[in-house]
Amino acid sequence: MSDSDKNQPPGYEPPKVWRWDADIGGEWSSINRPISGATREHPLPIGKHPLQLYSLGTPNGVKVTIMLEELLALGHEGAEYDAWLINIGKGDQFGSGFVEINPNSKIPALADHSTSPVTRVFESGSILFYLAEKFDAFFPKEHYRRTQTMNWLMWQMGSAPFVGGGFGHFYAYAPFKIEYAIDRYAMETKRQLHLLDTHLADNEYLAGDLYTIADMAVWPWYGSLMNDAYNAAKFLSVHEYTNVQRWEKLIADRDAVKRGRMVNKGIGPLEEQLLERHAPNDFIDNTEDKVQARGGKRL
Ligand SMILES: N[C@@H](CCC(=O)N[C@@H](CS)C(=O)NCC(=O)O)C(=O)O
Repeated sequence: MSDSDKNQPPGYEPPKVWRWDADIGGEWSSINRPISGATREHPLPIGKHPLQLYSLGTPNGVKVTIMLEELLALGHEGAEYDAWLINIGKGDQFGSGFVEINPNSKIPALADHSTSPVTRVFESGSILFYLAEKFDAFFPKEHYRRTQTMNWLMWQMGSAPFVGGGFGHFYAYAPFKIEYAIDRYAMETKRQLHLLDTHLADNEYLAGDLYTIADMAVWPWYGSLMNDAYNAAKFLSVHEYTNVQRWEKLIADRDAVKRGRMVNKGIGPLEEQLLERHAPNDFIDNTEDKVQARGGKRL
């Protein structure tokens, strides 16, 4: 039996039938709705490369730009891509063009124009898998390691929502602090970090001695926790996870990762933001510090 006086707000009892209150408060309430689908007609731009990415530099978006930059660094010219900015705070994910690629209205979304019909790919794990298969890269051939890679890729897709949508949401974004929710998700986040730390004590990378799409999926989320995501490094005592720290730096030091994390990034130092990416030179010519110094002109 719950005591409704302890509910938030005190005395709250869930009604018989839930109804949508458009303004529930909190950082993301204005973009959330209980129905799917497009809210407006808005075709997407299409650039000159076969791969068109529509994304934002969040952990889920960065997984894909890291993979594309890694593929290019390996010499896969077919991985050249245009990356277009989808501003989820402004609701770009509900435009008709975006919804055609991803009916789930969440970044990242990829369209591969080298196939007929155009292949539409959504869910970051599915995009990583698609690219790994297409280019036969960062995905071990040997069955045991291949399975290890898929285990950790699927683990990430199932687990990170408890970190972002659970811990991060209630610790950083909710309109008020709820002890029960923060305790529940802090415990789960620390359990996940302990799991990774234990695994990485005996493994250089997640699938053993090979860097794979599993590392690309896990690093943006759990690496960012090591770097004070949600201002929670102290709260979560992340210094305790020394093997995760070691692995985090190993991945962060890769040049392709440094480039990948700049793409579609709209926060942080201007020289680290590349809002749109259409060519390798953009990392030199079109970072936001340079674009703004030219009065908004992209070269
Ligand atoms: N499981 C999805 C999650 C994608 C996701 O949650 N994307 C967020 C940004 S990180 C988003 O687009 N949110 C917009 C919204 O919820 O309306 C994936 O991995 O691709």
